[in-house]
Amino acid sequence: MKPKDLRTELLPVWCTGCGDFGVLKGLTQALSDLEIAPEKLAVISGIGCSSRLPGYVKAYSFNTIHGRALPIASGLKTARPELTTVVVGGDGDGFSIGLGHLPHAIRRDINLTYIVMDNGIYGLTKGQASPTTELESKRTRGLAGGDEQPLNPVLLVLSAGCGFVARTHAGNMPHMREMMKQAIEYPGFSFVHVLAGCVTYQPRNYSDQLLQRSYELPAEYDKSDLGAAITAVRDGRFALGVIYKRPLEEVAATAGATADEDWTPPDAVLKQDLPTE
Ligand SMILES: Cc1ncc(C[n+]2csc(CCOP(=O)(O)OP(=O)(O)O)c2C)c(N)n1
Ligand SMILES: [Mg+2]
Repeated sequence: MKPKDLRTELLPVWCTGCGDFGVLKGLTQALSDLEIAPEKLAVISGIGCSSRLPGYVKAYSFNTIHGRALPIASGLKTARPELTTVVVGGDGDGFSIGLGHLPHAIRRDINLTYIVMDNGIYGLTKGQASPTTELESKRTRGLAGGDEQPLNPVLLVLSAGCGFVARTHAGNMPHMREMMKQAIEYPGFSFVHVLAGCVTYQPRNYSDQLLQRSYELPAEYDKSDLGAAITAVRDGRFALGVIYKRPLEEVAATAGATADEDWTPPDAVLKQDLPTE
C-alpha cells in the first residue's frame, strides 16, 4: 500500500504553500509505512482549514464540529477499538473552543493520536489571533485579539499527563513521517505538535521563522525523563523530536490505556430496542 492509496479523489482547497499539505503527505506516508488500510482507519477533525484534512484521506472520516473532535473520537475508539483513530485539527480548534476536552482525553488515555497543525492563527475565519499567536506578532491581516501571552501547548499536554508527546515541522517530511509513525504506534493517547506555516495570514517567511527557532533533540536526550521534557519546552525555542514517551510498562498499568482489540459490544447492547420517540 502506497501513501497515494490512502488519498481520496478530493483535491485540497488549501492555499498554495500551506503547511497542511505537508501534514497530509506525512500522515499518509506514516499510515502506509504501518500498513494501516482505509477500512482499519478513522480520521476525525473539528472545524478549520486544517480540519479539512479527513476529507482527503481514505478512511472512515468525520469533519465534526468546532472543538469537538476529541470527544467524538473518544466515543468512536471506545465503541470500535479495532480502528486506528487519528484526530487532526488546528490550534484554534484544539486550544480555544476545544481546550476543555484535551486534559480529559489525556487522563482517560484512550488510544488516539492527536495531531495539531499549529499555524498560530485562526486560518479559516481569516486571521484572528489564536491561543498560540505570539506576543506582538506581525500577522498580515490580524483582526481582533492577539498580543496576549500565548499558551504553550506542549507544556500543557505534558502537565496533563500525556504519555507520548512529539513536535515536528510541516516542512520536514522525513521527520514528520517518523513522528507520526511513532505516535500512531504508541498504545495510549499521543500528541503531535506540528509547526505549520500560514502563507495567507502570517508573514510569508513564517514557516522559516519557526524553523529557525527550532532544534532537533540530541541523540542522548532521555525521552522517558519528564523533568527533562518540561525543561526542553520552556526555553522559547522549539524542541523537535519525541519530547516525552512514557515507558511502555507504565502505559499498560494505566487504566484504559490499551483498548481490548477483541472487545465486542455485549448482545444485550446490540439487540437493544432503541426508543422510537
Ligand atoms: C461554535 C463555533 N464557533 C466558531 C466557529 C468559527 N470558526 C471556524 S474555524 C475557527 C478557527 C479555526 O482555527 P484553527 O483551528 O487554528 O484552524 P486553521 O483554520 O488555522 O487551520 C473558528 C473560530 C465555528 N465554526 N463554530
Ligand atoms: Mg490555526
